[in-house]
Amino acid sequence: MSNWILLLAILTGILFSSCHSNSVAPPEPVQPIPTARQLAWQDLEFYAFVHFNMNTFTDMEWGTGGEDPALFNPTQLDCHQWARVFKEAGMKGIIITAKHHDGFCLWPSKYTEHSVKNSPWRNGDGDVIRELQEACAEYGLKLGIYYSPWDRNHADYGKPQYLEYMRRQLKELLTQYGDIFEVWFDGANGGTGYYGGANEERRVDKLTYYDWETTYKLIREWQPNAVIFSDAGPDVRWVGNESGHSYPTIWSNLMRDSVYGGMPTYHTDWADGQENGTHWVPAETNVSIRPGWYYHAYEDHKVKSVPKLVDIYYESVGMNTPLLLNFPVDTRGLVHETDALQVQNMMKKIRADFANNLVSGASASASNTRGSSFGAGNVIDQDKHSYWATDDSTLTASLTIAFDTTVRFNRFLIQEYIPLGQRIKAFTLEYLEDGTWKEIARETTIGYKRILRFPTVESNQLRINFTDSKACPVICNVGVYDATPLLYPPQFRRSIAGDISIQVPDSTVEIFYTLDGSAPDINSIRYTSPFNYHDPVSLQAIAMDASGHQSEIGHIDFDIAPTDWRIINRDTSARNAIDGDENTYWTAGSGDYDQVIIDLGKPVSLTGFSYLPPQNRWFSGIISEYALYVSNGGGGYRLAQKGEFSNIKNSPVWQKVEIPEQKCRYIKLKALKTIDGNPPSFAEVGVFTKH
Ligand code: FUL
Repeated sequence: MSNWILLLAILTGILFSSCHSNSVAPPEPVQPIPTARQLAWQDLEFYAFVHFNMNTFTDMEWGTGGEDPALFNPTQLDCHQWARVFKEAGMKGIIITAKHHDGFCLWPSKYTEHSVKNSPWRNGDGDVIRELQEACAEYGLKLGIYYSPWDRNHADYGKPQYLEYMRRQLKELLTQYGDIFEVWFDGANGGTGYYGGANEERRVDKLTYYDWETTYKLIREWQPNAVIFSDAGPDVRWVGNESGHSYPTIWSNLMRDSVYGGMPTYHTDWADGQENGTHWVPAETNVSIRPGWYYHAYEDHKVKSVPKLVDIYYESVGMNTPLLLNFPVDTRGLVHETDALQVQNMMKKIRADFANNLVSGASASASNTRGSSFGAGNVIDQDKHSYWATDDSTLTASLTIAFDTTVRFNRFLIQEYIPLGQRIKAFTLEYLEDGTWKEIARETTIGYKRILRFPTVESNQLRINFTDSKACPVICNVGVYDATPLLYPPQFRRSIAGDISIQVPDSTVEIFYTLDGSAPDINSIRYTSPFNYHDPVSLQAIAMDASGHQSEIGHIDFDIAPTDWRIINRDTSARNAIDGDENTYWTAGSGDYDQVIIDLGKPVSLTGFSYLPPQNRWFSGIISEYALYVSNGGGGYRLAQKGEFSNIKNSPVWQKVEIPEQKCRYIKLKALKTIDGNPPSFAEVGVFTKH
């Protein structure tokens, strides 16, 4: 018997070693590579941001810190409603603004009086973080914490002892509310504030003040699986814009030691990562479903359209970054119905786009394969842990997907197996037509996930050519899809002369509109060419395709047209500020005293004004503090309003300011401060009048 066992052992040994000698080792990782917590986070792909705090009740984007806790009083707060909306949209978690720049805490922190405990909400016994934790548990969502390092309320902000306060609060948040998946540190830091009544400006050295290393160590103790977000990571970095897009070339590798939170050159020089970055710090795209991060009733009709949200998805998740989509929870304490509907419709479209993966009836082959366990079939087996790889020495190679029959497609999805590092530097996509390979796309990086959109092609073969790579390509997944077209809601423009034009990107669809605030349909006025409308008007329009499918409603409220307005500045090109074209702007030169002066042509009852900063990518001279003067002519100007355009740097959208109603004919919008100290720039200036 023992001889049999011996024989068996020898045979097994022979078999094992022969198997072993035939098997090929997997590729060596290319440094840097992700940690386990980063890999788990990367799989989430889509999760919600909630901006809900004191600003919700003061209608602000950045509170000063001097707000009365009594103002915080949601009437129907229901975190379960938030969780239900997000879960249905396919999101995997929620990151909540536990404390924003104004310092108000959504949980009853032991270390400050500036919290929910001193608000009338739930008689001071409420805890938003606890309620959210429970709602997340019910819906199987992960919980994340946004904590602003900048605190405009705290008397010690800027002094060393503030760091103790910050760490004690983080300990509360990270030890009392179960598992936290992400800790989010904002880059906005230092400036004016209440600071316990000092009401002064406090600047900090963003590189050294916070002693982040100590805080990070504590966070690792309290929440070892949480990723830490800031401009500089250490685990997840900012994508460098708040408009909702990543970049076609984007590396998860970052020269981390050269970057710090709030660095002025971060978004221009570092945000897209570096091929030779030293650390794995992937980017995350954060964007709001509305223009602002916080709820403002005046943005209820500015919720992003489905086509815009779908674009954002493709340009974030489809460009190697998870999407952190923000919902400004309203004063009731609910996700607004419109926002809930839009995200649902967005995901309906995304799910439809990816419903049918055409590779399921296809076969895959490759120009080079490392060995049988790394064959081309691994990219279409729906198992993202199996991958195709080439020999170590083969850095350029092709993968071909052959379909059973001719198929139509316009989407292509591809994923690198990132536990072995990000490798691909360039690739092309081709399809076979009449025996010839035709190029569809010429691209650069892939990373965790890359999705390409292109006009529909018909073919029975698709080829991916990896033309440049840091090391042998390692691809775990490929998908091919046929998405249906999308109807875009119409866009509007009014010229100085009052000519209104309505546009849609697809000229084959028809447009119907109304001028009386009613919802348009096929019986409304059919748009054929621009029309003149000088008076205030509420305009709504839809686009409709040949089969009767219609877009969402596009909506705009125009005040009086600037036809009779006159620019009084010496530099007549200041006219760009009132030409109705958001893409042109005027920058004040010397002699124009940092202001736009407008003669409105006749006396009006002014109730407010609006300012749009330049919309180009690398702008300068965005106004952060303003003064509005008005005049009836003859005498001098009187000050009508003075204030701050909060968060305008990161979110350069229309700023609308209401003022006490007053009769005037002339207005002067003066910049008191610009974000970069450069002369102020004006894309558009408008007025609100009572009529
Ligand atoms: C910015 C903040 O200043 C905004 O208020 C918002 O929280 C956004 C997500 O980050 O830097």
